[in-house]
Amino acid sequence: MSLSESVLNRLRHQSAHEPEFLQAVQEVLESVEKVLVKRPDLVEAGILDRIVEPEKVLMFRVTWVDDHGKVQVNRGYRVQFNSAIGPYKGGLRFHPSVNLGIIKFLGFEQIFKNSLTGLAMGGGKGGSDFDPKGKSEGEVMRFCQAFMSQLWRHIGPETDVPAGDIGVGGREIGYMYGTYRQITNAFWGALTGKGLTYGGSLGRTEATGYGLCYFTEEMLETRGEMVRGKTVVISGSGNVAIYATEKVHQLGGVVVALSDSNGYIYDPDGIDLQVVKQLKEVERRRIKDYLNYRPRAKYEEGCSGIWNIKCDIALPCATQNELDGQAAQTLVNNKVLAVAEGANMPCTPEAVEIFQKNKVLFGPAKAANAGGVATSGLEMAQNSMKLSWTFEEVDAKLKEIMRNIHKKAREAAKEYADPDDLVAGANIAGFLKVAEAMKAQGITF
Ligand code: NDP
Ligand code: 2IT
Repeated sequence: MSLSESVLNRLRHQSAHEPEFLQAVQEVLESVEKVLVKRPDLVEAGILDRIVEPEKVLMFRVTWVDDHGKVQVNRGYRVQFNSAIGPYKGGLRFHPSVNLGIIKFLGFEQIFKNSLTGLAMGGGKGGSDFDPKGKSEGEVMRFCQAFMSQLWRHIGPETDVPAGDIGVGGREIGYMYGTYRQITNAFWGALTGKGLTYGGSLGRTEATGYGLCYFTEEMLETRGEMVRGKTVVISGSGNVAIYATEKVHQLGGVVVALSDSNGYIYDPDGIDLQVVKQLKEVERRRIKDYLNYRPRAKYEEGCSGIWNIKCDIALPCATQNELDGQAAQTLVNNKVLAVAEGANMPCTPEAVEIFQKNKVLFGPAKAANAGGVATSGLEMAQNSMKLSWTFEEVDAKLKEIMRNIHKKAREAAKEYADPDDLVAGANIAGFLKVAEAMKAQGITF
């Protein structure tokens, strides 16, 4: 049995109830197998056994009072996975599906994603099973305050720097930062994704979606193609989906579909993004309401049908395992050219295999959606220097970072696998930097 297999077997036993975590680990371990054959020093340093185990797992009670005066209890998490190359960094997810296994999978992925950005950020992730849907402003604020009143002692600008993810955007970061500042009596960049009036970076809101499109352009270029003139389907209609749509349109492509967890809209004339922004960012309504503004558009219940729409480029930007083998086969039958993951692990392993077998350009999440956390890294840099860069400066740096990530992943893929296998390339390039750092720092944790 190979080392990867034996580590995986142990985890299957210990973490049997964490399927998403096992899925994420299996993919990375399969990719780095070939590297370890050439690097007995990393094996000897126990890197594989160490890297799959979080440095620290925090679980805490979050108690708050709803609008009816009833006491509510949620569970809070922060998984501080790996700090070999920098302070823990990664988002907070508020969604009823959150459990320890989900946060561990996200924290594990974050280690390699952050490494690929080239910035000094370790991997971490957190969140809660709190469901922001249907809650009042006051309830969201009180929950965020209660959450941060527990988390604050574990984070800090040189220790752990959380940000947003599903269910956590500018509003929630604002409430959490207010509480953090109140308790610590300090104005530190201990969160990213902050508002522009209190230390946020221009371009952070747009960064994940824009970065995804820059990465897609890099992939397309290897086949002499570009986004211009292409039909694009994007799942989700949150932060990542909205700004991916904006950039596709700026690059001359046409986005024809978006979704939420209830269903999807199809607008053959191209999505009117102003309508979507108003519905989702301002009024917090359902994507179905798009039809009130664009009667020629169509709405279908259920989110998986979105992949039946014929497109040249598919950008899954909602959640994990939202695109399965069957959906992948449909996309292939419809001659999809490129698929890039805006969400974390949105494609199942079967889907990824189908794309790769059929030579579809495939951009894995760790590489393709790293623009968000990279720009969080730029926010941290600006906070440390106590200055702000212009939107154009941040965007130029983001573009350069995405180009470099694509280059690094391709080079590693060329060295150890097939040059088009960016899954292996991203995993290997991300892993090597962290593994070298762990080895160099001796047998610590
Ligand atoms: P948002 O909360 O802004 O939007 C999430 C979108 O996905 C919504 O449209 C939501 O629909 C949909 N969605 C969420 N959960 C499910 C589900 N279980 N089934 C179907 N649809 C679902 O989150 P983000 O846009 O920030 O995040 C989207 C993805 O991108 C996540 O995987 C996240 O981890 C990843 N990501 C985010 C980054 C960021 O900077 N924000 C950076 C890198 C990756 P509904 O409103 O109905 O729930
Ligand atoms: O998955 C991710 O990379 C994020 N949610 C962004 C994390 C961050 O720290 O900006």
